[in-house]
Amino acid sequence: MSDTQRIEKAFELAGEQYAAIGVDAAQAVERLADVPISLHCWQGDDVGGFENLGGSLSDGGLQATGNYPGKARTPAELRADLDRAMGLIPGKLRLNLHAFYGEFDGKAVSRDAIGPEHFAAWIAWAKAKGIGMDFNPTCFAHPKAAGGLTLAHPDRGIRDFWIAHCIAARRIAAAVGRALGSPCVNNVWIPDGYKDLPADRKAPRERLKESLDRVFAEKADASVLRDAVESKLFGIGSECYVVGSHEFYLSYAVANRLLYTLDSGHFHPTETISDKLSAILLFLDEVLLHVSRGVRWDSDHVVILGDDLRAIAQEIVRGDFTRRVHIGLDFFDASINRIAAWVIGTRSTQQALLGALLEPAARLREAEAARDFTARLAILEHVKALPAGAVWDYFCLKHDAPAGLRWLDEVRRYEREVLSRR
Ligand code: RNT
Ligand code: ZN
Repeated sequence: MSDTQRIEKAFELAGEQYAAIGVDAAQAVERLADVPISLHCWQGDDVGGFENLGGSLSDGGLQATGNYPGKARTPAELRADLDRAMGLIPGKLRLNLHAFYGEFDGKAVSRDAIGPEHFAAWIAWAKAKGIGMDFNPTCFAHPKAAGGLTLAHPDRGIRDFWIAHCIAARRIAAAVGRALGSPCVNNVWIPDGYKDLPADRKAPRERLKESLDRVFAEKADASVLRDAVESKLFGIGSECYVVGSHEFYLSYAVANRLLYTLDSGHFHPTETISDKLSAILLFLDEVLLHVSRGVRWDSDHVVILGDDLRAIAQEIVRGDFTRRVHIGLDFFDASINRIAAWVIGTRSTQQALLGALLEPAARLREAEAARDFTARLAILEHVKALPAGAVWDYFCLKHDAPAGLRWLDEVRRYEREVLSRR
């Protein structure tokens, strides 16, 4: 039996098992193909960017650990690596780009002066692949962020600089959305906070609000641009106080009709973001997810198919939120092959979504409505052992991506032929 025949046969048998509990596996496969995942460019070079300004990542309270060889050093290398990774991932993808990945022809272009022209090659690349793109102003790794304050900085000149940068990023994002015919989500995250106990928690938040009001003064055309704001609990060097906390940004997003960004690493270690979706989406049209995996702290480990990820996917599917939740990834591990990191994290996210699409939703709801919590629990446990892997392999086959672990051979080959020569 060929590989293809084996996958098709296994899918057929799996389909029968799912049909027995009222689930249409073929329909789950179709629906999964419709849910885009935005791949974050920054896994490819440990959040380095291409400006060489001498700013350090830790200015933003971020830390990429590890020194696995072969990281991308130029935009062309990063695109080649993304090409390699994307070829090993089935289904619909987008690219999530940070502003400091622009192409400046060796010139130093100040971040408040960047424009769509600096992203022309990225846009052309995405267009050729037929994918959408998302964007982020880069408010870290820069001399003007060295004090750990940007939009909330007490110095008006520094605030003005970052406001101008965020406005430039919104213009670029709108141009990207227009060029690619798909709205670009532009996500503002800033590192601002204090390492130790603040004497004044109010003034920085007042300044941040005022800065954001200026950043978002021009109304977005939703057909090309969606604005998002990302909260955080703490960072390295901002352990005691983060200006843009959950309450701050959720309130700001609701008051200003923006997207709110939920990063799974930005809450207390035992707090999960899955439960927040059905609450927030009663009051906001859309949210952005940064799917990450915090281990002990906001360590941005590669996403795996664990309970947290499954619960996020279940909430998206059960709430019928696939069009209102923009799914982006946010992790950066420099201790393993970076292409493998993308492939593992993205495929796991898709597998979690597939698992949720394979739930016997109607039966579960019926049981709940009848207050038959015995059946609810029994069904939930039963489906965990059903052959979702066979459905996943079939999804890979349909989308010309390697099933099983065969993608790893391709990554190894690329490592030998390309990465090891860098
Ligand atoms: C930082 C935020 C933010 C960044 C990226 C690089 O804690 O999660 O989203 O990881 O913008
Ligand atoms: Zn994030």
